[in-house]
Amino acid sequence: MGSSGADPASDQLDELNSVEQLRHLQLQRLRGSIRHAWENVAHYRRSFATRGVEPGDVRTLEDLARFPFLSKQDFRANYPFGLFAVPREKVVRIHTSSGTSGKPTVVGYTAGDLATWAMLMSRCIRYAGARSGDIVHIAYDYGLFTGGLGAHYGAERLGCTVIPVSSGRSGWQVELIDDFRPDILMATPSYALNLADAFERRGLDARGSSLRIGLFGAEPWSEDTRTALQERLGLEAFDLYGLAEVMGPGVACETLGGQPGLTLWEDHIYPEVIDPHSGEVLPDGEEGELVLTTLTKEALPLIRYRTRDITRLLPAHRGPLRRIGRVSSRTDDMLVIHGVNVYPTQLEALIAHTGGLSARYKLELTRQGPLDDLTLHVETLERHDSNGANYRSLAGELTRRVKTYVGVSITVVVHPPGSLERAPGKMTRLSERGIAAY
Ligand code: DLL
Repeated sequence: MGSSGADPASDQLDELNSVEQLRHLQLQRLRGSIRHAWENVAHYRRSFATRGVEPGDVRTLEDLARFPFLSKQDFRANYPFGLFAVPREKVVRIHTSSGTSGKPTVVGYTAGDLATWAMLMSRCIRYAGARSGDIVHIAYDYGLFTGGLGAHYGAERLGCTVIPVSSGRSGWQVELIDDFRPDILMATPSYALNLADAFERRGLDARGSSLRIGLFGAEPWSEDTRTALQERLGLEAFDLYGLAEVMGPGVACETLGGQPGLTLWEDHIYPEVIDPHSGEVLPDGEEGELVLTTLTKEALPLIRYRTRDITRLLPAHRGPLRRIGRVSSRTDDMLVIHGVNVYPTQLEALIAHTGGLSARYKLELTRQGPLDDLTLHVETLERHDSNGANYRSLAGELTRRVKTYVGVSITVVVHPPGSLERAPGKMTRLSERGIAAY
């Protein structure tokens, strides 16, 4: 596309000194991206026509709000390659977004897209305090999921020594960490907790390991999980956000000294936050659904993609790039239990504040009549031998807290440590009986 002249994959962040300079670059790139999508993807030509807009209508960044949204359903309707804006032969890699039901969302990359992705991902690792020469243990899944390969090429681009372990076989991973002495761990937070358990099972002290920095993401995780990861693994934990549709990991990340909030690489991805019901663009600082527009992607340009992730735009920390708040919920993971909106992260926070319970939990939805019932399964940190009385009393305490703070009656079942399934990749928090799979 090259609308800005320079090669987008060369990192020019250090040259972006002012907000005006950034907005100028964004507008120039936005015009190119919208035109590229419109000229090469039938879907955009149709959807723009429905709204009566054309690429020439983009005179300011605010004009983007006149363009239609792109949704997950549009990916489905154009499955598998219908949204690609380049001939298939120019697509050198395919990934999919994780999703457990139905057809996956398919994404494609040109060689240029892979180079830009690696550059943005390398920024995340660098801004978390890593340096060329550091050893990076990557325990995100490799394969169609973007986590493994996305982290991999970013770390290589930074000049790190990459250990591409993928997820699974935690006992063996602990041995590798002990032997290879990596500086950096990249994994889903739930898998990092599994690794902490595996360290304990081997009788090794993870706090004394070589790990310095953790880049954790791909699923929501709370401040309490951050504390647990930092204390148990003896590292500084950073939040890493991304989604396959935009590229994968590396869309936004926490930076050293830059918390709270994750710096979003606005020079390549333009953010808006909208009211999920009306679609209106909200002012910075207000919470709503994150909508992302890619500015430099070739194979799969996204114009106003509705991520379904709930967050807010925060002011820049250093330099001109804005940040987003940590993503703790999605518009579509909200449960309605007896008429009450319940977000899994609310329950996670209550679990964390009930002493003696581990951060690992599972939700089970059942339906007998017209309403959903919710059962929360959670593990204790330690095994109790008291005929189940301690488990029942913890369950009672948590049930009361949920009733008080969330306003809904649920069933809580407390299990001994190690009872809940340990998934190697993202944790599937919700299993539904009698309702379509999540
Ligand atoms: O999860 C990409 C990724 C890999 C990000 C590794 C970070 C690290 P998808 O499978 O397409 O891509 O899932 C994207 O996961 O829309 C969010 O709902 C959720 N998600 C990703 N990162 C975070 C995070 C990858 N740091 C979906 N916090 C997104 C909360 C996250 N949710």
